[in-house]
Amino acid sequence: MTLRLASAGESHGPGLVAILTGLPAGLALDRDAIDADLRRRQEGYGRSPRQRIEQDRVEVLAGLRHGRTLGTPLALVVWNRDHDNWKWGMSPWPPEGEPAGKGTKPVTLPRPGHADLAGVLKYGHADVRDALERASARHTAVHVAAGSVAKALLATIAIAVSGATVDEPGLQARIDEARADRDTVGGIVEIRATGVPPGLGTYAAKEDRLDGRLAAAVMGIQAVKGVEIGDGFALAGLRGSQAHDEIGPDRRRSTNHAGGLEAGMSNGEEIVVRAAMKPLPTLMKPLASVDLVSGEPGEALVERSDVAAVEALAVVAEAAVAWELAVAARDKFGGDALGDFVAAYRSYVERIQW
Ligand code: EPS
Repeated sequence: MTLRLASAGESHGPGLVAILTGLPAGLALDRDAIDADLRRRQEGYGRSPRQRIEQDRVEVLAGLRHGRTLGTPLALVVWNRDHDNWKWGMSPWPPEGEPAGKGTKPVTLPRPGHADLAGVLKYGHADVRDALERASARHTAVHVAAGSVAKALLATIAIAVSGATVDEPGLQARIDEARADRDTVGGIVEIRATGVPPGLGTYAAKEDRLDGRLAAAVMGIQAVKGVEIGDGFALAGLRGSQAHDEIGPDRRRSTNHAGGLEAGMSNGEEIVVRAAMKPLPTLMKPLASVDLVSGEPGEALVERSDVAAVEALAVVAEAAVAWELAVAARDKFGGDALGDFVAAYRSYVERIQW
């Protein structure tokens, strides 16, 4: 059995759901630690007033008893408090009564850079909202909760994952200027994982390469347009003699250009993944668009949004990396019971004397 994650939820629907299968039984979860990650995701400079409405907390509906996993599917929920303002507009069932609150009028002016245009064409929607609600980064909340669970599993084998924005003196000033211009900004984040033994992932099958899985997981986060591992793009300009990390007598490296990954496997050094976030696509000074009903030129949808969410991305990408590392660890060490998982890890690091 491997570790799997399925999620559901619209930005202004009733809530966000994740179902995690394949977790070993006996893993202790700390509700405060999960809620602390949810809070970290909501913070950061440049976030939308939406974050003053939401106070994300995890609720567990299944798979946990007295704080320990049962080895059965773990069902997590994060409720959308803002749904109260969208009860008619985002009602899962045909709404009763007169239209009230937000989301009552169809959106017909797609935003460049968002899911709007391709989403309505692909799914045959008449209202852009039917596409944008799921495409919204709101659902990253429940993925952060899942990442927190993954971090708890990884901690049992001494792996730690942390994300941060890449130091940029003046990020706040750049955000302030963009806000004043009714514009948006992006940024760069870096995720590091320590304690990863060599040999997670494999070169044996393309789809199981850990570098590919990490890149896909991070690229799959809203607004990410670039991912690099270790020195990434800069490696292309170096010579081989400058680019590779020489192996010392203790089998460790004194440099880490590879970002802890060689041939689709962890190599025992720190894993380093970086992601570039584009400026968010909902602008208060809208870009040109077309009305999908009248065919007339117009200005793209303007609705409340973030000026920047780069600090949130650091938390979301941390969760994505943690989840993929947990999958790779579960694949390598197995374990229906947590004790089996940890014992397999110990026997492996003893065999390779790591
Ligand atoms: C988002 C638009 C904004 C963000 C949202 C992502 O939502 P709203 O229009 O409700 O203010 O705040 O992110 C979140 C709600 C969140 O919790 O991260 C978008 O269009 O992607």
